[in-house]
Amino acid sequence: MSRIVLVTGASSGFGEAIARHFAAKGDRLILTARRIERLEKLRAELEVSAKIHLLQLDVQDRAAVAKAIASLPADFAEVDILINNAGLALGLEAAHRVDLDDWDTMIDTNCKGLAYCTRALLPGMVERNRGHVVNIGSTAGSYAYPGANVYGATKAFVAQFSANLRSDLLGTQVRVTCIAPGMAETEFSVVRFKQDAERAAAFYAGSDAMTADDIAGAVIYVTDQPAHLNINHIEMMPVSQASAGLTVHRRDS
Ligand code: NDP
Ligand code: 8X3
Repeated sequence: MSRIVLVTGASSGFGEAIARHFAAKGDRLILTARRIERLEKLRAELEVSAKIHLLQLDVQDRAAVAKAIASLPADFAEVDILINNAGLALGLEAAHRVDLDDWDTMIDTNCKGLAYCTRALLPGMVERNRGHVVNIGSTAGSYAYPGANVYGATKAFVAQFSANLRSDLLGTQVRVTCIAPGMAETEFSVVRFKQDAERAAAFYAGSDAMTADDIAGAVIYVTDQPAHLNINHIEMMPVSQASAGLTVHRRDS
């Protein structure tokens, strides 16, 4: 049966791949992002197999999120699956050197935006006693690395918020999953390095990083499980990446 799936951050990377995978299954899609022209291009490609509704939305804008969800057309209103994917890292500086605006943007997008979208859609899911919230976390939420400071902390929020939602939703049929990927090649690093495409390419060079399709595959896996089953958390990395122990800084003398 065709489901209604809302994907945040569908204009690029994971969100775009996730949209393609659901469209191939014939599900109805609400695609959201700020760059509407990219969404329009994607709709032109996908509407041969799926019904698509576009929303130009900045998830940081609490009122806009509430308004957009409240004014969904009737045939898209009963959202079955929310993919909270919109997010970003900005910078890789040590905490004492970062631009505070970057910290604000990451918190506003990765934590507050994700919470706004969830809060807007949950009441309908609970009322229908059906639904699935899939939150895109990160291995940066579990493993510290230099320069991850607030980005990693926002993704720890995503993992704990997901677990806490499960507690609140106990007794309903609404499911919650956190998918925490490691290194995957998308526009993520171009954004992190403020459009320095060369630095972004160097970050992925020779790594056989995961692809957006790998993450989309995990999203399809968790959402295709039978209704009695909840996948709580998936952590995934390329084989070339691992947490390799604690680092020791040794003084010169
Ligand atoms: P991309 O930069 O390719 O995509 C990010 C998406 O988020 C874009 O569609 C962008 O759309 C959207 N977005 C960013 N800010 C906002 C906003 N304020 N409002 C609405 N949409 C927004 O990166 P990825 O696909 O790699 O990242 C997707 C998610 O996966 C993020 O949450 C990221 O933290 C997470 N992640 C990424 C990993 C990686 O290695 N790539 C690993 C682990 C997690 P637009 O700019 O048009 O608004
Ligand atoms: C992005 C993965 O390892 O670049 O969330 O922090 S990593």
